[in-house]
Amino acid sequence: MKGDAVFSRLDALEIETPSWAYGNSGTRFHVYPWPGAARTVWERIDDAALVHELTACCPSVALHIPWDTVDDWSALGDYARGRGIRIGAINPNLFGDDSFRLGSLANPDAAVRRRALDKCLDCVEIARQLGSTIISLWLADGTNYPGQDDLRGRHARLLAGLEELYAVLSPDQKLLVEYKFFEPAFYSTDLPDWGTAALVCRHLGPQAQVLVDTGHHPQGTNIEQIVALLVAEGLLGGFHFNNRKYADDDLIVGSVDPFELVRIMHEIALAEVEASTAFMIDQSHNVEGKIDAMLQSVMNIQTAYAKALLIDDAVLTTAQTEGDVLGAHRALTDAFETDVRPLLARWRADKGLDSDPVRAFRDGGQAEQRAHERGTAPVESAYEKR
Ligand code: AFD
Ligand code: MN
Ligand code: MN
Repeated sequence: MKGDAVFSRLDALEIETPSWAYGNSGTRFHVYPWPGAARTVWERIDDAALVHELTACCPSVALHIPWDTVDDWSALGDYARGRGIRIGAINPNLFGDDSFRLGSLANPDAAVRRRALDKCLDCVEIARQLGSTIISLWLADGTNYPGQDDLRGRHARLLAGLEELYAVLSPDQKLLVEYKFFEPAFYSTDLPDWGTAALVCRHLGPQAQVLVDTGHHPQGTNIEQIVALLVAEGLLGGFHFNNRKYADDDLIVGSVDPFELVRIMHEIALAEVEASTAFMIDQSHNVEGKIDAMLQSVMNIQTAYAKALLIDDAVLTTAQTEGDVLGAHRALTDAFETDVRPLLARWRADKGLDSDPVRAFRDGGQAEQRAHERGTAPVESAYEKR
C-alpha cells in the first residue's frame, strides 16, 4: 500500500486512552507519586484531551467505575466534549471491593454475586447516559488453591451473571469480555484465555465479543494467531494494548516487542476490520511520566499500523501460495524494517501537528504547568498502612 492510501487508513484509526493511566499508579510494592499526575476524573479527561490534541487520533477516553464516578454523568459527558473528546468504554471495577475477596460474578456467595451484577448493570446505565457503546469487562475472579472452590460451579455462576448482564444491553451496545491467564488469582482464573472468553461470548450472543489484552498471555503465546482466529470467527471486539516482558506488565505498547505489534496490526489491516475493532490502551506507567508515556504508546501503535499497511499483500500471497517460505517472511520484515517516521511526520504535518508528539509535550511546558497547578498527590501504598 502506498503513502496516500496509508494516510487515509491512518485517518480512520482511532485509539482510546484509559482514564486510569493518567493518575498515580504502581505495583503492590509501592506507588511512586508523579508530579502533576491527575487527581480527579476531570483532570484525567484534561490529560486524555491533551493526548488527542497532540496526536489527532485519540478522540475518546475509557472510564473505570467507581474510580471515575460523578453525580452528574451528562455534565461529565459535556465536559469531555468541551475538551474535544468523548467518553468511550465503561469498565466496571469488580476487584476493588472487600466483598470480592473470593470473586465477583463467580463468587460462591449469591449475595456477593448479586452485588457484582448490580455494579455491572449500573455501568450499562452509565454507558447509556454517556452514549458509550462498549462495556469492557475484566474479572479478577479465580482461586488460589486446589480445592478452594468448584471450578465447574464457578463457570456456571459466571455464565448466569453474564446472561443477566447481556440481557440488558441496548442494541447499540457491546459487551467485551477480557481474559487473563493469571493474577490476582494464582491457581485458577475464571476467564483465563481466549478460548474461554470465546465460548462465553458464543453462549451470550452476537453483542458479546472478546477483548484481547496484549499483556495477558503466557510467555511465548502467538497473539497474532489468536487475533486472526477471533477475526475469522467474528469474535474480536478489540484490544487493551500494552507490552509485557514476563506477565501483565502494562508497559508502553510496542516497547518490548514492536514486531509483534506489527504482526497483530497486520491481521487487522489484512481483514480490514478496523471499523469494528476497539483499539484501547490499558497501561500503568509507574516509573515513567504519565502523559508522555501515553503519547509514546499512541505513536507506537500508529507506527506499527503504518508498517503493517506497507506489507505488500500481493507479494505475500503469491509467496505463500507458491510455498516461498522466505519470500513470504521477507514481505513482513521488509515492511517492519521500513522507517515510517517520515510518513508519519507528513501525516502529522497535514494536521498541523509536531512530527514527534512526545517532544511537543516535553517542549510545550504542559508537564511543568500540571506539576505547578496540581502538585504531587499523596498516595497510600498498601504496605505502608501498617
Ligand atoms: C488490570 C487488569 C486488566 C484490566 C485493567 C483495567 O489486568 O487488564 O483491563 O486492569 O481494569 O490491568
Ligand atoms: Mn486490560
Ligand atoms: Mn491487565
